[in-house]
Amino acid sequence: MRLIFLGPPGAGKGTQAARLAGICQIPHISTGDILRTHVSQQTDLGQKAKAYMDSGELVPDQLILDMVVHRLEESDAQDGWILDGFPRNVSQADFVENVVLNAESNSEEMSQKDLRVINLDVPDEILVQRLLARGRQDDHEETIRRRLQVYREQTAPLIDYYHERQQLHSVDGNRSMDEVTEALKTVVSV
Ligand code: B4P
Repeated sequence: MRLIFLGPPGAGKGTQAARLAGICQIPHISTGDILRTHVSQQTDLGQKAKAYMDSGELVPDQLILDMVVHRLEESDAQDGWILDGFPRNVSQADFVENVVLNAESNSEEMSQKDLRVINLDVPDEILVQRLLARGRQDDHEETIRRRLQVYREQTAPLIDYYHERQQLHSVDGNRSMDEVTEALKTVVSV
């Protein structure tokens, strides 16, 4: 099973992707978590990514794509994965389609049809409330508003992108965590 979690910041992608990964026994690959590990370990990548993350901007694709490829090459990711927070713009989505899925289709006879994309829908004011309550380093109001704007400009076009490919499943994320998980289990048929 290969799943992509779309959705604005604070929609619950990380929360639900972790739950579903446990249920489906596939790795939860969060580009945000990997980046935060690099920042805390002060790697070269972490030092380059930090300013973008702190200001609510997307980290440039050239830093993200290699990082994702390396993670997907690990042994636990060979039979499926959940990508949380990636792709986040059309060029990252093209990369998934042309590079990641093509490579996997050739090696494992999997087809692009196996991909399901889940969009979690949550109104903006609820997102802001949730993120302010979480209080991560990049969860203060000015950065949150910028992240929402970047989401609308760069990530929201992926809703149409995956709708056109008949891979999109939209789920109401403005419910309790358990209700959202139940809805997602229906989408992935577990
Ligand atoms: P991410 O780490 O992906 O973070 P996020 O979008 O802010 O959060 P998420 O939607 O996962 O919310 P969560 O479940 O935690 O990105 C951070 C930064 O990394 C980006 O701004 C960017 O700079 C960089 N980055 C990451 N990926 C990138 C990429 N591909 N390209 C470029 N840059 C990239 O939930 C939020 C809160 O809501 C939590 O406190 C949770 O407990 C709560 N919550 C969740 N579900 C709830 C529910 N149903 N009811 C009530 N509360 C709920």
